[in-house]
Amino acid sequence: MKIGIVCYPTYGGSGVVATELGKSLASRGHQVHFISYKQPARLDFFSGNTFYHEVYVSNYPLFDFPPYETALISHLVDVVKFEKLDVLHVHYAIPHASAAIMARQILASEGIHIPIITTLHGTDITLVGKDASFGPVVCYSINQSDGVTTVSESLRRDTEKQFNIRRPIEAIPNFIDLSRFNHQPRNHFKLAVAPNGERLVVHTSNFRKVKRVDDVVRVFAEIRKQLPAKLLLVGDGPERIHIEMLCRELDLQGSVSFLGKQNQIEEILSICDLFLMPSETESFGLAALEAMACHVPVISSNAGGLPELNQDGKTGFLCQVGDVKSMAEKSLIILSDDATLKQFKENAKARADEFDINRIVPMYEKFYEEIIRKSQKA
Ligand code: GMT
Repeated sequence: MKIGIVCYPTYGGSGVVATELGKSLASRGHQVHFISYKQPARLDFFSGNTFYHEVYVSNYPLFDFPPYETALISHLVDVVKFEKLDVLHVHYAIPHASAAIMARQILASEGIHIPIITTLHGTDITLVGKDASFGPVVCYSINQSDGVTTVSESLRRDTEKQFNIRRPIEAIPNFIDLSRFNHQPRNHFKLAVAPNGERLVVHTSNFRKVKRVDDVVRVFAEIRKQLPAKLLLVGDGPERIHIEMLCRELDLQGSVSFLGKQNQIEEILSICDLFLMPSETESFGLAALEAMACHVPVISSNAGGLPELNQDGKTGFLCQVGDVKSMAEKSLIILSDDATLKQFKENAKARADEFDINRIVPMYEKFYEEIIRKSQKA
């Protein structure tokens, strides 16, 4: 198949999933064309089957807001037409789905047929979709796509609740490349970060409000009252300065390390003992899956799709959003003795194995085939 993948190029979940999906499809013999405004962060190698098309928005004094969506539509028309694509798979509703629908219309006027598949990732529905100014376009784009997937059952239900959806939606979960995330822990690295055998707690995110990073710090402060521990904060974003101030306020400076954005996240995760994800909302929780693949149990909120990943009492624990006390208590159950920790670590890894990329990507292939077949008949 010749597949076009439209995505955000950033480190965020939707861009990572789209890029890893495209790389895997290419390795399975498909021709994959990535279309974005910058080379996707995870598109770190090229094979004979992967291509990258950059969308350039020309600058003109009249444009207070560069018309990215218009440039993207034109680019999509061009790539579909000249690369003879079989399907366009767009990740994140805004503005990718609406741009693709418009491109499909232009191509149809020239007698070219291209089915559009939209994958919803979460914030495009739960946060952005709630903004009334985007609502009508998001709803129309979902209804007009030839196929729609969500990354969890929970997001499928939320989408159906939020909008007037008149079409089926299929949930295909996030996945993980286990060959990358089976990193052997580097003992010298662990020794450098936790020289006295402290338990290592970790959080990775884009430091947006929705991630509730302040809860991470407050849970950690409670853990540290009971046992020696260190906290690694990976990533960066708008809340970072506020979190640094909170660490000073709680007198945690010596115990918390801000590592910023990191490419080799598996090296860090593989030396950790506990991952904290207290998010306000989380459609799936890819960062938690990455931790679990590195044998790290998870204390998470029970929001959105997290219960579809994290198994309460087995791979970690699920707590109410904002319930710092319970998150700290549950963390201590996991961390307090080696045998319990070992069991949770094994369970977390076994659960992550169920989301193996080699099991999930064929679901997308099957979905593409089905949508292409149906749209040819229509
Ligand atoms: O979590 C973020 O803020 C990034 C966001 C995105 O849209 O890129 O991630 C979303 O998509 C990921 C991949 O499908 C999911 O694993 C994340 O749970 C989801 N984030 C939220 O729902 C907050």
